[in-house]
This record gives sequence, C-alpha cells and structure tokens, in this order.
Amino acid sequence: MQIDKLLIDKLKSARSVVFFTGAGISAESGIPTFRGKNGIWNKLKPEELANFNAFMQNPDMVWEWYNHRKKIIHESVPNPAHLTIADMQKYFDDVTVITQNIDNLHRRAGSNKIFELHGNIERNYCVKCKKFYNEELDFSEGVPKCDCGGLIRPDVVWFGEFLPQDQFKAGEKAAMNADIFFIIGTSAVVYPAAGLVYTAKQNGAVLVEINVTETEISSIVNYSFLGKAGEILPEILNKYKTAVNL
Ligand code: BJW
Ligand code: ZN
Repeated sequence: MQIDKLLIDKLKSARSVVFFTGAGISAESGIPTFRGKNGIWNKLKPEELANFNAFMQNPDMVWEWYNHRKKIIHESVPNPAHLTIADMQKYFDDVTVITQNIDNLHRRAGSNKIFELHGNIERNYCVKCKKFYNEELDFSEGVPKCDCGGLIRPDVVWFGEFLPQDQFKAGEKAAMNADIFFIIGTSAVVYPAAGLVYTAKQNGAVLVEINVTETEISSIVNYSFLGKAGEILPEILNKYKTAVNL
C-alpha cells in the first residue's frame, strides 16, 4: 500500500488528530457491522429494531438483539486499529475519537478522549422516569422493569431520537479544530453523525478515509485507503514513526 509522503508531512505538523469511527473499525474484533458485506442489517431491517416504537411494541425482540450483541462485544477485544489510535496519544498533542459505536472498544484500547454519539451498550434507563440502571439486568422474568413500572431500555440512540447533545457538540468542536480527520469503517449514511465529515472539511481539515469499500464520502476526502483498518492504521503510524525517527 502506498502512503503518500504529503500525508506523513501533514501528520508531522498536525496538532489535533481526530478519528471518526463506525462499526467497521470493530469488524476485525468479530463484531458484525450493520450494512455492507457481512452486515447484520442485510438480514434485519434497522427500522424494525433500532427505533422506539419497535421497542414498545416488541421489547423482547429488541432486547434479544441487544443481549446477543452484548455477548459478542464482551467476548471481543480491541484490534490493531483501536490500539493504534490509542498509541497515537504518545505522538500527538490532541487525539480525539468520535465514535458511532456503542461497544466500548476504544476505551478498552486505552483512548482517553472519546465522544460517543450513539450511546453505550453498558448503560440502560427507564423509558418512563429516565432512571439509570447500569448494573447487569435480570431477564429471568422477562424484560426488566423500573421501580416505577416503566420498561428499561438500552442507552443507545435509535432512529428519530436526538443524539446526546454534550457528546455531539464536543464532537462538532473537535471536527472544527481538526488538522487531520480520519474516517474509519463507517458507511457515513447516518445523520447527523455523518455531517461531522463535512464540518471538518469546511473548517480546513485534511480528510483521510479507511474503509474496505468506497462510501458516500469517498469523493470528498483527500486520501482514501481501501482495506482493513487494522492493517492500514498501523502502517500509517509506522511510516510516521520512521519519518520522525521514533
Ligand atoms: C471496514 C471494515 C474493516 C467493514 N476496516 N472498514 C439528514 C439526512 C437524511 C436523514 C436524516 C438526516 N438527519 C436525520 C436523519 C434521519 C436518520 C438518518 O440518518 N437516516 C438515514 C439512514 C437516512 N437519523 C436519525 O434518526 C438520528 N437522529 C436524528 O436525526 O435526530 C434528530 C431528529 C429527532 C426527531 C425527529 C427528527 C429528527 C439518529 C440516528 C441513530 C442511529 N442509530 C444506530 C443504532 C445505534 C445503537 C446500536 O448500535 O444498536 O447507530 S443505526 C446504526 O447506524 C448505528 C450506527 O452507529 C450507525 C452508522 O453505521 P456505521 O457505523 O456507519 O456502520 P455500517 O454498518 O453502516 O458501515 C460499516 C462500514 O465499515 C462499511 O462501510 C464497511 O465497508 C466498513 N468496514 N469492515 C474498515 N475491517
Ligand atoms: Zn422508571
């Protein structure tokens, strides 16, 4: 794979490096993506599962889906892509991760500054009174209920729901200040998250995409690497380290 010298030069002068990540970065950890080849949504329609009405109509089905995914996530470990991003903190002043993933793998890899746009699978709350239940839930008598009688749901963002504003605003600020903005393993079709790519570009960031296929945003990026994130990111960091004699 050819890594352009200009990109390495750009990295050498970069202060703020931002990683915008999606399900594809966790694919090499064994966690299925939503769309594309091997995407879980080739079989399951997103609208049928990732929305509030579906949950209220069939909470058992939606919880079955999340418990299944939680099991896979708990059995998985961060892969070289997550680990390289965490490693980057040693070499750059400001490394930010903006993730659409709910799987905690960036945190487990050691990244410190993470904004989670679509929630986190380890948290839950009551649909009625909003009380949080972050402990292991008991499903022995069906879908768990709050003290107030409301159903408990995972603290993730479904279609038609607002993103957590503190996380989104912080992600937006990071995108505005980015010198280099990596877009890794996302189909970039879900908004407002995907809009951050345009925010970064409009504010002068160099855009670098890493994906196994071309996406909606491939035509607007400065560098596009077609391949696995867990292979390409370590190569980019190694090339950078060689260039700066580390
Ligand atoms: C690899 C790889 C390897 C594989 N290496 N790469 C503006 C325009 C159009 C529509 C809208 C708009 N604004 C809002 C909307 C509506 C909607 C939306 O965007 N719809 C579009 C799909 C049409 N957005 C919303 O509803 C959002 N809320 C909102 O807008 O609120 C405002 C509002 C409120 C009320 C009324 C009206 C407006 C909320 C969106 C929430 C998305 N939630 C989900 C589920 C989260 C919880 C969970 O995980 O279960 O988030 S959906 C799902 O998609 C999940 C993901 O985070 C998200 C993005 O998917 P991602 O990460 O890109 O994964 P994939 O599978 O799509 O792609 C994987 C990629 O990896 C592929 O490209 C592969 O090639 C690649 N890959 N292996 C590198 N090894
Ligand atoms: Zn409650």
